[in-house]
Amino acid sequence: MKMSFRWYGKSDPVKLEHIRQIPGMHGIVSALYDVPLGEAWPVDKILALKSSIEAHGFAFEVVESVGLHEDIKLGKPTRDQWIQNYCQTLERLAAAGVKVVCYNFMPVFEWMRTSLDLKLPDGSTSTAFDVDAAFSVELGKGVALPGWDARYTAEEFRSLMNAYTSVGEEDLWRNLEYFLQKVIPVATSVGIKMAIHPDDPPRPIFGLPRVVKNRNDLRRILDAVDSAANGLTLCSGALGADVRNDVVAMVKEFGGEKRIHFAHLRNIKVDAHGNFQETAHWSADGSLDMAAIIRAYAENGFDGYARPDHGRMIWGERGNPSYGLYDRALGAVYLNGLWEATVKNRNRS
Ligand SMILES: [Mn+2]
Repeated sequence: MKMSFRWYGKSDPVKLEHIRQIPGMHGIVSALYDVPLGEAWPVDKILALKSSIEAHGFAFEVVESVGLHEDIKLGKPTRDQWIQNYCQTLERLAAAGVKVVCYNFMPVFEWMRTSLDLKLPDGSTSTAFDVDAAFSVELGKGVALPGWDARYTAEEFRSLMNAYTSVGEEDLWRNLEYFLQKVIPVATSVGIKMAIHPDDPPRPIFGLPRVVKNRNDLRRILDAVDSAANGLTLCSGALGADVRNDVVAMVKEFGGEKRIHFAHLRNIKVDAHGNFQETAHWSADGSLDMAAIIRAYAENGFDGYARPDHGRMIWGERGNPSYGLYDRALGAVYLNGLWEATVKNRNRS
């Protein structure tokens, strides 16, 4: 397991020299944030990002994420040009030494929360999702929603939401399969492993379909193009936000087939309705058994990339919700501790 840390580039309040002081850190997971969605990433910017990361002693082998233009998800005739750009980005990333590319197939919105600063009993704050609150959000007027980076103007947003009214779940499936059939052969030829991130939360929101929600969805994706390059980002928190999802069983199944290329490790406290909030990584604070999840990875001899996922805001830190330094550092150290104990105990017995 190669422990990694997500970093938002030079404008991230979390600095690489501080991440470097976290024990057991292999690499930095990052992306280019100033390239318009859908355009091929310029080589010089990729190389500049790589050298700033490597200058701090880290590997740059995982990109999260290379975003998909909405025309691909909508299945518009223009998608072929966007897919071509996407493949060009993959070729350039591979040439720069990148091994794994995380992406998602969520229409319009990416991860979504209804609160970014819910107070926990210990005085820290964390992000949370309330099903009823999400339903009552009024869309279409500028839209400032937590977890959404306001990528579109109000007008673009309205026309996008309108375009999706004719895209049902099966349409979205077909568009994902089309994307995979075009992209996976290119990824295979350049040595990149694609790793789709599950929908977060794993349910349709605002009437938009979502197709990466559970074990059967993941199975269907992997079977659509049966290649090692067509793999998963197994996000414990995203999948765990539906209590019907058995995260440990999924790690066993897909990890056993060597189709998990990137492990997102995070704990959440979730109820049967799908309301949840992020907690510390420590198992007892949330609903997930992190030790059992780590054990499932260890049993499969997992040698891919992992990272602590969303953290709380603690010790007065201010910054990007879920992506501060301190709690994610605690998470990384806790996860590395579980990993070391699990692997050493297995080797002893
Ligand atoms: Mn995740």
